[in-house]
Amino acid sequence: MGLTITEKILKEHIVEGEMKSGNEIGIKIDQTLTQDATGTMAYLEFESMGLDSVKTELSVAYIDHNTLQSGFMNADDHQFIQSAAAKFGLYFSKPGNGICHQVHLERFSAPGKTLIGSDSHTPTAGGIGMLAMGAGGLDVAVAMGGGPYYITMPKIYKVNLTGKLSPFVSAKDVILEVLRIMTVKGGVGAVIEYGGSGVKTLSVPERATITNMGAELGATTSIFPSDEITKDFLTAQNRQESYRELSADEDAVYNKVIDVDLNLLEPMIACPHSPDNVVKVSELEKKNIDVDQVCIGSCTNSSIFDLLKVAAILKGERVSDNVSLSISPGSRQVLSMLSDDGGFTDILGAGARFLECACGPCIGMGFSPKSGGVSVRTFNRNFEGRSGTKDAKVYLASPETAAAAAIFGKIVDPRKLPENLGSQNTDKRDLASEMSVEIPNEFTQDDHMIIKPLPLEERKNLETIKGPNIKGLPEAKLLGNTLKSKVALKVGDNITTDHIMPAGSKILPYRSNIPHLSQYCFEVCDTEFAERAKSLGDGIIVGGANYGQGSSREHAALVPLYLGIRAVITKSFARIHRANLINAGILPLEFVDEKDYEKVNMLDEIEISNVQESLESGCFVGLINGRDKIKLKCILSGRERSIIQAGGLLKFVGSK
Ligand code: MIC
Ligand code: SF4
Repeated sequence: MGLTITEKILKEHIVEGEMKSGNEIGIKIDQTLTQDATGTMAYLEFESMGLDSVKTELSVAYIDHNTLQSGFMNADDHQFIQSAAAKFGLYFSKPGNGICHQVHLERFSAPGKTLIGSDSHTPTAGGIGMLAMGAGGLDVAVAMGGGPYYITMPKIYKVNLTGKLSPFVSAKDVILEVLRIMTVKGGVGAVIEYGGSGVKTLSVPERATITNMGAELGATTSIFPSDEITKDFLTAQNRQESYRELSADEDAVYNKVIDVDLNLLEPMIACPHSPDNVVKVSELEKKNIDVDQVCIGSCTNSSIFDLLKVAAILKGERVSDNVSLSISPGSRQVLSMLSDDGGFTDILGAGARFLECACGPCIGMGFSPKSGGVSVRTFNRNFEGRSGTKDAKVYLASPETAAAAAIFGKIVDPRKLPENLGSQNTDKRDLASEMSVEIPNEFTQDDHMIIKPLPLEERKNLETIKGPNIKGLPEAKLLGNTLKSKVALKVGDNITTDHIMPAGSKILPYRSNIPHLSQYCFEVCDTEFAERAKSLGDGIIVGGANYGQGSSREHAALVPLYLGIRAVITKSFARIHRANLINAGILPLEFVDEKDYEKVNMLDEIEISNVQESLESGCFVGLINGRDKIKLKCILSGRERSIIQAGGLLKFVGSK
């Protein structure tokens, strides 16, 4: 039987377990990446393991999330991460050099290799044929130390692409269409492999847009084959030695196949407040929606490919008087090429506001919309409140749709651009041909903002530097044989880690300060949660399906741990968050019968006895207020059980 791309890479990297769907497997990790909002914790955790060096082929620490630096906090984190990178032998990408996923794709990615990153959009590198996964900081720390990364052997779904995209329809529309079909839960437990004759019509940055937003499907990762197009991209980055051909065998077997005909695809848009709330732009246009702001950038759509198309649309045009347009280029390479090409001047001339090469508005670091404002963004997440404005309405769309919204001040189908442009100050243009952007033969390469690791000898006496914003890690409590706690919070389905531990400019600077961060936990759902959890001492959270989707931030587990949460009971968990809970020593329980979710209310007392025995069998019984019995389950692998029993992954690793 033939193999899929995923199976081929896993086969080369497996160090533990058997590659049978549903089994836990341990894989060797070739590369790691961190960003600063999760990196501080990851390096504190790595430091506490007592190793003198990273053991991977390559590890990179990026600074891209927290770059506002209002106050000393971000700068303290940057300094700590830089000092940790210097001491432990990592590459360090300075603030301003770009968004981790964009820079990694350009300068470090390699087909056939494994990568984990403390950021859920690490699968961006799947666009070049890497098996790249998002993980919690602690899992990244363990991988940096040479330990395997554990996943459940995924199912493998194929998205079969045929045809070719029409003008003004782009890669973003492909992934929005896949999200429409599969929903934010559709990829859980699976790797999404792209194949079919349509693949060869897509450039590497377009493929990376698609794999990037596969994170929103809940998928373990997404991956494209590595072919001549990949080779040309790597050659243009002067990294041809990283190329290897990689494709699925003809007779590879998939658990599911989804067909997407690129010829038939239209511009798509995700409506508030979920990335799978997708409709055709041509349909939404009928609602005549006024737009207040447009943001172009983020790790999904900030490549030179995206920005040159935006520049072609905006050339000689004006941004609507009622719209504020921001552009955040994905990297310094993108920005310098945009400027050399003249696209920078075209965009600036239209009236855009250039922001730095960083995550920026995507993570609520500035540029929040006005009260109740409508924002069209080329980003990947539109969860409620993430923009920094609680009642803002955020739509996710392609750079083409975003540029059209910026010019017309309304959500309009970008395919209408050619007939309507030129009205402002230029003659009618042949826009479709101006927009056929080719990947250049050579990308501008200037890596001096990436500091290279020193040989071990030269870094032996270096120390990490910890400013006052860097606080210690919370410690997990050991589980006894009885767990008796009150329900500190009950929430519904699809709770994201942005609900659990919000980001944004006010809070993000405290990612290395768990006590300070804790007062904002679940702020979007219930402003009294943090106080209540603290006063209860020990607590339980009850949630619905797909609990913990979205970001990889382990803070969504570490902060509840700090607030005394001992267990979370849900209908189901998102992959990375479940792993983060286990790593923090918090028990992730699921209702055996989903209807029992209704039986539990806020402040009910839940008593679970025989915890230790139940950990072995996976079957737990909870008693609500001493009366109603509910059946709960927690199927742990042997390794996961030992982590819970040890009081979290750090203690488990320490004991080894
Ligand atoms: C995000 O897009 O939500 C983030 C910020 O990049 C997160 C990481 C974090 O919370 O630091 C992610 O996606 O993992
Ligand atoms: Fe940064 Fe946004 Fe990408 Fe997260 S999704 S890595 S915040 S650009």
